[in-house]
Amino acid sequence: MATAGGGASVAYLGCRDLLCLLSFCVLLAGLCGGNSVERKIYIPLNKTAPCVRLLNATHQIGCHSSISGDTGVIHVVEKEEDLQWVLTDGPNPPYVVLLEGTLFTRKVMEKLKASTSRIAGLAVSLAKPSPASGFSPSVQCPNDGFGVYSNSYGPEFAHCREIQWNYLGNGLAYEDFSFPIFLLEDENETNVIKQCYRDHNLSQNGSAPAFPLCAMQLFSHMHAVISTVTCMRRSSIQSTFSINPEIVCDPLSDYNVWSMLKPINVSGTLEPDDRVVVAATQLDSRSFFWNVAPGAESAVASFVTQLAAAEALHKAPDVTTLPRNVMFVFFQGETFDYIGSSRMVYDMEKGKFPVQLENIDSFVELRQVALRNSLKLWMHTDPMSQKNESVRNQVEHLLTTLEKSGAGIPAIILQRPNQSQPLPPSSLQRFLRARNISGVVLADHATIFHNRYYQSVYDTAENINVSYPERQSPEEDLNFVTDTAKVTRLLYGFLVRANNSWFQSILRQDLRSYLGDGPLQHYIAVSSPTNTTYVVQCALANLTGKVTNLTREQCQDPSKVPNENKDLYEYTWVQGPLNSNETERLPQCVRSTARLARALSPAFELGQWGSTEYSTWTESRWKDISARIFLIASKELEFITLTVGFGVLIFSLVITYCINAKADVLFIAPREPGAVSF
Ligand SMILES: *[C@@H]1O[C@H](CO)[C@@H](O)[C@H](O)[C@H]1NC(C)=O
Ligand SMILES: *[C@@H]1O[C@H](CO)[C@@H](O)[C@H](O)[C@H]1NC(C)=O
Ligand SMILES: *[C@@H]1O[C@H](CO)[C@@H](O)[C@H](O)[C@H]1NC(C)=O
Ligand SMILES: *[C@@H]1O[C@H](CO)[C@@H](O)[C@H](O)[C@H]1NC(C)=O
Ligand SMILES: *[C@@H]1O[C@H](CO)[C@@H](O)[C@H](O)[C@H]1NC(C)=O
Ligand SMILES: *[C@@H]1O[C@H](CO)[C@@H](O)[C@H](O)[C@H]1NC(C)=O
Ligand SMILES: *[C@@H]1O[C@H](CO)[C@@H](O)[C@H](O)[C@H]1NC(C)=O
Ligand SMILES: *[C@@H]1O[C@H](CO)[C@@H](O)[C@H](O)[C@H]1NC(C)=O
Ligand SMILES: *[C@@H]1O[C@H](CO)[C@@H](O)[C@H](O)[C@H]1NC(C)=O
Ligand SMILES: *[C@@H]1O[C@H](CO)[C@@H](O)[C@H](O)[C@H]1NC(C)=O
Ligand SMILES: *[C@@H]1O[C@H](CO)[C@@H](O)[C@H](O)[C@H]1NC(C)=O
Ligand SMILES: CC(=O)N[C@H]1CO[C@H](CO)[C@@H](O)[C@@H]1O
Repeated sequence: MATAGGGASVAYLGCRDLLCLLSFCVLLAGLCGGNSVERKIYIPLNKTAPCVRLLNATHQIGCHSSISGDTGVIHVVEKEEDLQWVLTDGPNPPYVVLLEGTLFTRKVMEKLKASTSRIAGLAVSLAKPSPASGFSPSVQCPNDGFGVYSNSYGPEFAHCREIQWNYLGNGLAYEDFSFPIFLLEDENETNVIKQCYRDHNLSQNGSAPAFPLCAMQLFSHMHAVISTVTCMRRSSIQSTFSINPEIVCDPLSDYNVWSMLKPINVSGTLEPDDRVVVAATQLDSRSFFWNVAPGAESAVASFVTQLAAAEALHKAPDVTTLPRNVMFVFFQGETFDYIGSSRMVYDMEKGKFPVQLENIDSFVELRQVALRNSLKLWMHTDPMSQKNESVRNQVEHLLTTLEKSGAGIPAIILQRPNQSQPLPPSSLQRFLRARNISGVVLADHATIFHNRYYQSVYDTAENINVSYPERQSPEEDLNFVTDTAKVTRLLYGFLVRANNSWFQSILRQDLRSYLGDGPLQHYIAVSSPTNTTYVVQCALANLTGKVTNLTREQCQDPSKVPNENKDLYEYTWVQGPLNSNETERLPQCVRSTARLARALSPAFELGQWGSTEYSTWTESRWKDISARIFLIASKELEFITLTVGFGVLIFSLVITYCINAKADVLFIAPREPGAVSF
């Protein structure tokens, strides 16, 4: 162009106009045409959850795609025989398998893993109803190696030798997959994909389908590789030498929620002879997919029960006269090798927590309590620590106390399992690792878990038989008493609909968006505190705290108000309940002892990324996670398109060359008017 314009001014001007027109056209086409072409071709999938990569000291688990996403022709697999097409017969590999939820089993996954060259990815639909035979992607021996039993301490109990607690666990959530796997959360979207498949790709009578075919592209490229040791080292080297370090993985971390029955001074530590009973439970769960962790039985039922217990104790009339204080603690990240409890034990040992290990009188833990067949609740104890006579006597005392208090409640029968049986996976194990304390773990199972959906997407309200009559309004549901428990509002909020009037009234204004229309998810994650942590802290404050008449400013800094003390209490300015005509909220200041305590594994505090003592789980970072479907042309058609395109390119190059070479002939330079002489 520059050479063409190099002729004379008129030719140059003409050419410039042409250029303008041309670029204008291109721009117009780009604005109007280009986008709509893309929109017509790609249908984004809006309700999916990916499987992402997590790493520990030695391994990587989860899934990932190539950096530009993995694409394959869709094949719907509704029964096991359909796999044949994907694995051997189909002529158009690689395939993206749309797998029926009931087929998401170890057997099928092993087959798919064995032929990765023919598999581009996997989209799993939810089974409805939940698989009757049970489904747990967790391992049979959860948190193995991080509890109290090891080859040197109680070797007969180590590695779940005695009881495979989660005997249904197929371990899929702890495997490494080299292709992306997505969960399709919405039935209607699954139907859109199936329709596309039926219209285009369904093979009839075993013959190959005709092009164009319906394809799916899955993006879930993960930055971290190999192990936590590798990715943390890389991140730390980067941050020493670069102002803008590229971090590839983050430790899983959040906050534990804790409170005291009688307020204590959190700026100091308790006197050695102060006795505290610890009531503990866990806040988190997980599933195969990122941030899908309903955890109804594995977490919610127990922490809701503990919230209710905390409320009941606080409202008891003779609280101040009790000889022992009670500490309620909700541990985060227990799913990932006891992050929360190991951190609290570490802080107690280092004197960084107001309660010390020697202050602990006894320990009562709630684990999976909603699936009681009959009325029995089992009291699990540790046989190893009871070899010490004084500990055995304390445990015995604790059990009799519980049995006595349980006798007054007709709905519960407390029972002891076989005395020579080990503890199930529990936070108590982390405390026993540090000190011989007397403790008991309450659960609905005597041996193996009753929960058939442990740490899976199916551990939902239905799993623990929480259901609501159809066609009630959310407000009616909120106050509806279900058969499962009378702690209904809590169960409803955590399992069915977080965005309800009660949860809104107990939260700070800036946390409003933390309540979605669905149930809360209880995955620990890396950006904390998570929704669950905040909501549990606020619920605990509401149930055990007091509304004060402080103003907003006083609430934020109560140090100048007589009789108020930040050492003893936590003050929160919450949105408050709606006024009588339901138009405005009446914000108020709530005073409670509900606090947060860091739940980051000590391994990262100490920089021991290869630790076998503490949890080392990290989550890889990623840039883009998405899924979409579109029609693809055959390889032949693509080849033809490419060849034609190439031909056009060559042709235009030749033309340009010719024009260029003959420019002086084609664009005749007019002489300057003044220079014309006849
Ligand atoms: C996802 O949302 C986009 C935009 O709203 C819509 O065009 C598309 O059809 C949706 N995808 C599916 C599978 O419904
Ligand atoms: C890391 O996770 C893998 C997979 O679950 C497991 O086999 C391995 O023992 C774990 N490593 C450590 C140090 O815990
Ligand atoms: C699916 O589509 C039907 C009909 O359009 C609609 O009634 C239903 O609510 C949709 N379901 C979901 C989960 O969006
Ligand atoms: C498929 O096979 C059935 C019988 O086996 C036959 O009736 C039908 O016409 C065949 N369809 C095609 C497209 O070949
Ligand atoms: C709490 O302990 C700190 C440090 O020991 C002390 O300075 C403070 O006065 C105490 N507060 C109360 C209310 O006792
Ligand atoms: C038993 O435990 C108590 C307290 O934990 C300890 O003081 C005592 O030394 C232990 N006894 C034996 C025999 O180990
Ligand atoms: C208790 O467990 C031990 C060891 O597993 C076993 O030998 C014993 O028979 C069990 N006792 C009962 C009553 O089940
Ligand atoms: C958690 O909070 C975030 C905003 O902070 C919100 O976008 C998300 O929907 C919430 N999740 C759930 C399950 O409610
Ligand atoms: C708890 O929440 C209820 C409902 O919003 C409210 O009426 C009550 O005052 C709250 N109590 C405290 C102590 O925050
Ligand atoms: C709050 O109530 C107390 C007595 O209950 C009273 O002494 C105090 O002045 C009140 N404060 C405000 C800000 O109203
Ligand atoms: C609702 O109540 C507030 C104060 O309680 C009042 O200012 C407002 O006018 C009321 N609105 C209606 C529609 O009654
Ligand atoms: C084998 C077969 O049925 N292929 C189908 C693939 O999709 C095209 C387009 O809808 C159908 O015409 C073919 O019948």
